Amino acid sequence: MTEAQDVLFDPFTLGDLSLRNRVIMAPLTRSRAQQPGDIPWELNATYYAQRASAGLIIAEATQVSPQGKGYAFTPGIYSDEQVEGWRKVTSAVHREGGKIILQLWHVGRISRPELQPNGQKPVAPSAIRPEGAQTFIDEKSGMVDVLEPRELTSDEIPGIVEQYRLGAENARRAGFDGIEIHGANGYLIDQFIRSKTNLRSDSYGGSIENRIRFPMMVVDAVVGVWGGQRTGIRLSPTGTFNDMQDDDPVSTYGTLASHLDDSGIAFIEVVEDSFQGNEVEGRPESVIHAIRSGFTRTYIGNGNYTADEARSRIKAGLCDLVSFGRPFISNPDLPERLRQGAPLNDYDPATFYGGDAHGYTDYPLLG
Ligand code: 8OZ
Repeated sequence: MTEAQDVLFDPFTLGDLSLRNRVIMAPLTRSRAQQPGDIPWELNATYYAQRASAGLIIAEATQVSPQGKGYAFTPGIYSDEQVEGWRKVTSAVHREGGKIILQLWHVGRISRPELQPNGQKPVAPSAIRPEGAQTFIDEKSGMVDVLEPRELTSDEIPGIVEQYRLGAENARRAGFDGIEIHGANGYLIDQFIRSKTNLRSDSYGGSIENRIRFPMMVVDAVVGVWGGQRTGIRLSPTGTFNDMQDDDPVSTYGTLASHLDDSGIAFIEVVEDSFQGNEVEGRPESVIHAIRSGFTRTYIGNGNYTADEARSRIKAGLCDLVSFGRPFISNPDLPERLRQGAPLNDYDPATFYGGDAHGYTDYPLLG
C-alpha cells in the first residue's frame, strides 16, 4: 500500500486542531508523577515527546482535585506546581511538532480513605460498593479492595463541576491543546451515567435525562473554558471494569450522544472493547450505531484495534479516528511502524504502572 492510499495517514481536522494522521495515542495511566504532590516532571515530558508523532496525544487521566484521586502516583491539575509540571510536558511535545490534550478525571467511588483528604470516604452518586474493584494505595499495600462510598448530596454537585472547570482553566495555563473529559471505565461521570451505579431519586438520577445531568454540567463547564472545538469526552458504554453496567446502553448512550452534539463538543472517544473487564463479544455495533446517529462530529474508536481493523472501520464510516493504547506504550514511533507495516515491540505489563524510566522511556525506535 502506498502512503497516499493509507487512510490512517490522511490528515484530519478535529475541531480546531489539524492532525497529521489518524493514529491517536489513547489516555494511559502510567503512575509516574513526581512525589510528593502528584506533579508531572521531566521523565513524563520525555515519554510524551517520544510519542509526539501521534496525530494527537490524549494525556493520561489526571485528577481535578485531591478528592478526585483514586490511585497512588497519578498526576493532578489543581496545584500551581502541577500546572508548571504539565507545562514541561506540553512544551516538549510541541517542540517535536505534536499535539496534546489533557484528560480530566474524578474517580468518584474508585478510591480509598487513605488517598482522600482527611481520610474521608470517597464519594459517588449512590452508596454502592463496586464488587471486585481494587485500587493501588502505596507500594507496601499493593492492590486493595474499594469500599462503600458516601452518597453525594445534591448541594455538593455544583462544587464538583467547579473542580472540573478549574482543571480546564489550569490545563489552558499549562499549554495543552484541548481537553478530553473522562466519562468512561467506572469513574465518577460514568457512575452517574449508568443505571447500576446511579440509584438517586433527585434530579441527578432515575431517568436517562437525570443520569446525564451532571455529566452534561461538566461538559458545559469545560466548553465554557475551551469552546466546543477543543473539547471531547471518552465513554465506555459496555465496559464492565469497576463493576459497571447499564440496563439499556443503546437508549442511554443514544440520548447522551444527542445532548453532546448539542453541546458543540468536537469528539467522542468510545472504548468499544477493553483489556480490563469482560466485555461483550466483539464491538457493540448497536451502541456504536446509536452514538454515531446522535453525534454528528468526530468519533474516535478505541480498544484492541489492529492497523488493518482501523483502516477498514474508518473506510466503512464506523469511526473517523482510532486511538491506540498499549501499542503506544512499547512503540513510541507507532505511526511510522504502522505506515511501514514494521513489527511492533511487545509491551511489558509489569512496568505499566509506577516505577521509573524502565518500561516507560526505554522502548526502542525502529532501526
Ligand atoms: C488503569 C489503572 C488505573 C486507572 C482507566 C484511568 O481505566 C484508568 C486506569 C487504568 O480509565
